[in-house]
Amino acid sequence: MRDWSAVYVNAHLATMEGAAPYGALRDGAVALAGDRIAWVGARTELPRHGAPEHDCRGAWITPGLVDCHTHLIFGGDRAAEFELRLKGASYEEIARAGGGIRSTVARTRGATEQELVAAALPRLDALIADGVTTIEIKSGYGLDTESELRMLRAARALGRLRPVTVRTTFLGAHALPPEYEGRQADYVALVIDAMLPAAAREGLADAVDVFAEKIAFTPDETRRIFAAAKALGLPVKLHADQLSDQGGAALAAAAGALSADHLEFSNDDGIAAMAAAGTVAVLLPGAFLVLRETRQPPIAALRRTGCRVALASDCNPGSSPALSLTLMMHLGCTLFRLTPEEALAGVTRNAAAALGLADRGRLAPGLRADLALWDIAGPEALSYWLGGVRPRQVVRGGIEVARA
Ligand code: DI6
Ligand code: FE
Repeated sequence: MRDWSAVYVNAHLATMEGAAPYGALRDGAVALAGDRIAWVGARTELPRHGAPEHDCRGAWITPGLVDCHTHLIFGGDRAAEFELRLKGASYEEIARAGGGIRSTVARTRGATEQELVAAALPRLDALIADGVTTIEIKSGYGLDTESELRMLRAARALGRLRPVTVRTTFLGAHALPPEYEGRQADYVALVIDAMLPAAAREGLADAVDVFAEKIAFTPDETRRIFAAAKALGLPVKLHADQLSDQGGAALAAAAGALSADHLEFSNDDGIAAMAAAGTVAVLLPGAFLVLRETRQPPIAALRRTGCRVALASDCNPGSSPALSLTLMMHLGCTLFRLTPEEALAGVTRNAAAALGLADRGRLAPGLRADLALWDIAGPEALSYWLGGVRPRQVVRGGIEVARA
């Protein structure tokens, strides 16, 4: 008899692996042993076992969703600025009046770790309610050593307070803080010599990210920060080619980055390099929508080269105040013409790859038992609705953590 802890039967499985669309297996069964998936297959082939059987009553089971790019932690918000922008104020005018990203930096610096956690919890809960079991959270609104570390500590605290795996990313090179105006080289030196080593020493960073853009950091600065990250044994990611073609896709590929994110202005050679390097393309339709971008990420090149594509919320107070990953699936389809299958792969298998996590994102023996059960007729329904499709039940690490 198998040493299983639970078996889910009377379910359809979107395993997200194999040749069939969605890796679909109708009338399947999933067996768990502790925090791992032990067996996946057709119910008719389920071996004899003594574990309790859960009747899923025809639900679809997907891997727990992975939101692989968020700036979930920040002080305040920018709702008032959103209203001003709609009344015609330009981004520059708002920035000159002390708004924009710098206002978030000021509010974040002024908040305690507890206040940052309390502000982020409702946002985290909204994403968890969508079936998210793994989330990446970046720093990048502190922009001084103490405030960046405080953001990362708050991110770690969130992972202890809620049933979700938190992966932290150090993004000290997100923007130039006001006190370094005109001294960008000094700030990059601070990132490399002080902030990054401190984050690594405290075990607060699982990865390192840079915003490479005309209004942020140059390709050369990016390469130096990446080299420092690698010397500390940390994988890298890149905010690449969001507003202009900075050669970010190729730079990320050359660095062996886990992912390059945004990519609206990336050229086809950069995408080919990413595909060859195994760098995941993370598309962020929330930011595309809110900034009313018109330049599409190079979807055709991504498909042609077989580059893996993920979708994420980019939850942040400026360009993507997004609180639903299934809404991002819909936007990925509507704005970027992804298929619903690509969208689901983008928040499961490929999102896990964008975080360097080989132990999740698919339903397969040996992987983590992170599952979401949905009362839907087929997996395309997850992309069809504009958010609001909520899992009936979520299992994380083999433990039932939520039931609608
Ligand atoms: N790209 C973005 O769209 C956000 N950060 C980034 O690197 C904007 C962040 C903000 O406006 O607060
Ligand atoms: Fe971002």
